[in-house]
Amino acid sequence: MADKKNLLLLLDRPSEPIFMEKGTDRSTIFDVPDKFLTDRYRPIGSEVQSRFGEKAEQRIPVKDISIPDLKIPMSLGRREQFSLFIPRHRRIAGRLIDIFLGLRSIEDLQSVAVYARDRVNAFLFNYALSVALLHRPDTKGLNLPSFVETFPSKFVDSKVFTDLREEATVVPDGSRMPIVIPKDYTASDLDEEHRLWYFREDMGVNLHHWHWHLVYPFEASDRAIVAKDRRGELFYYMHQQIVARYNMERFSNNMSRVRRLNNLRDPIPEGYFPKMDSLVASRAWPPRFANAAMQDLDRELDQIKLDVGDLERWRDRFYEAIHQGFVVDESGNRIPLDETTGIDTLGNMMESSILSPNRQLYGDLHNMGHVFLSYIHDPDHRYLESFGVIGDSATAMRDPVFYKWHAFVDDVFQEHKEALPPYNQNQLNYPDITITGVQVDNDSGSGTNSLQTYWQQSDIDFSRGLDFVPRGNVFARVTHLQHDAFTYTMNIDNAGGAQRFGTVRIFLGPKTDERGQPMLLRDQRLLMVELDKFVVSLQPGQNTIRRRSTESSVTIPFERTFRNLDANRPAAGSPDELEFNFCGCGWPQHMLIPKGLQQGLRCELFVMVSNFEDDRIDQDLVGSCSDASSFCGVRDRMYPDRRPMGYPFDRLPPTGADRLAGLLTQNMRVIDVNIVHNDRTTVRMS
Ligand code: CUO
Repeated sequence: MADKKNLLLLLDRPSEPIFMEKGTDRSTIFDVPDKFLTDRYRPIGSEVQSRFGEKAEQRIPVKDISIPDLKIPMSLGRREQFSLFIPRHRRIAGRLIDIFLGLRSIEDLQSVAVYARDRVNAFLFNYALSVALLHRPDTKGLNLPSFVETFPSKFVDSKVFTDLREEATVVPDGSRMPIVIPKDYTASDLDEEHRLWYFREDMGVNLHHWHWHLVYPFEASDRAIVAKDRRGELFYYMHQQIVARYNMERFSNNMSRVRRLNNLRDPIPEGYFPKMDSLVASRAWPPRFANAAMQDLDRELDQIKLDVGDLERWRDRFYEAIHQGFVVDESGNRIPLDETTGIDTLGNMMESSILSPNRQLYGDLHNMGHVFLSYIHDPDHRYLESFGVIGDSATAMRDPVFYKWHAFVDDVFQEHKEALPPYNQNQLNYPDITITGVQVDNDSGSGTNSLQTYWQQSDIDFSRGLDFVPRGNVFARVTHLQHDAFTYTMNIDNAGGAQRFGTVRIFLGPKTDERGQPMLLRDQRLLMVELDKFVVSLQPGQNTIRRRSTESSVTIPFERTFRNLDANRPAAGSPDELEFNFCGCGWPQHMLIPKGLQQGLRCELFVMVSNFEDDRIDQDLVGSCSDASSFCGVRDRMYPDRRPMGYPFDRLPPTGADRLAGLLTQNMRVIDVNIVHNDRTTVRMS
């Protein structure tokens, strides 16, 4: 019987042929039928197989089966760039996913994947196999290797790879030193936007985004893979929160909120030069020059012929639907944009996924926005250039225009949210439950209600992604934001005579606007960043609830973002291994709170306890990778909170609540919190 874990080895070192050693902990080779080898190696099959097989500690037999037709997956060149935003690439990926999902056994999947691996595009192969492994019943529970380990060149300065190769080739494994990746290398201080390098270029932030789109594909012939519970709403909410977080970082750098890209023909003042190469595609990522504007696209290779006018028409149809309160499906039926499902429908239309009620009418606005922006430097392919970083979900968040585009996308969603009635007292209050006190304390003991941020260096093993260099670990040392872990303490009074359950919802927002003026709640609500959400049981009388910042429902732990799957893995089959179910989707813990200012960024921390009876979803959550559920949902389960995502800030405030203080009922509390940035760098001890 084939072992499903061996499938993960097919993701290692994507450019190296299948018969070369795989695995980092022990040397493994696949025993490949000669006819599976590519034309280059078939004539010398026994020679290469024995040369690489000699040192192998483990040999994996590969069964010779008849291979399904791979013509469509192979129609994308081996070394071309691959993007899910491009419909042609999406169709090609859909075909390969179908093939992988349709195979009857792990053994057959292994054979076809081994055969396909050296023939189809490396990014496409990784994506399609990853989606298949996440969704096949017989491979669920496998932990995919971190994408940064497999494709490191999508995440860091291209310069470091020469150093990494030298270290790996010259210095024996065990004595190698980490290669330091320069702290901010993509621009100088002349570019104001460059102040946000640590957010846009953060590895964990980009990994989260790539993973989110892997978990929530928008196209597949098996509808169930796309039709996950409230996936359109989650598309809206997760990206809304990214924009809110980005704006908090802008406030942490004395910058104003990001300006949405609402006039699609305007030149875009902010440029971006990624300074990255694609190792697999052997090409540099193209820059996006300042003041470039979107132009009509005519790229035969990608089979894209679309005008900026098409985007504008789709946009106008969104506004029309929102203002009329319904969308029209393909048969002409009206689907109301109501309080419960309206945002989910709009999310699916916007992205757009195959769940869109009418792709003909409402088009493909969000994805095509990415495509137009990614081809801004070569709209008609005259220079034979591929797309820029905004065209790939693993790199898109590096470019400032990502946030301008998503601020626009969010604005469309907010048009709908603003049309809904504000929450009334019944929907906000939890009778008998009163929050009498809230405070936060740092682990370091450095004061109450004052959060501390600083820089930290951490090492990541890049060896899985370095093709054609000697085996063994090679570490890159990256600098990222970090903060002191902290604890929330909440005093909650239950005046009812019996035990009650509540959902604690914690948000952080700025206290003042860019000019230091108090904010109106209608603006502030869009900047409220979700920090945590969890269920508590409340005994009659006073309850003291303590919650660690590291337990956040938004984040995944540091080790999971930068994980090395081979280190610290619990014994196979042990109960611990079930808990070791890395999902990879989740905001990185080290980016939980914004950077703040050296003199302190004044913020408001909002805590609410809502009635669990109105929130609850009855389902079991065992072993389902649920610890970043606010942003990622729960695998194979319903979204674990019945309220609209972003509640209670997803709608306009009720009349009379011009400021946050006016919203508060006794089950809510706001305290002032200061975020202080210390400009020092620590090294992470592992
Ligand atoms: Cu996540 Cu625009 O959707 O990137």
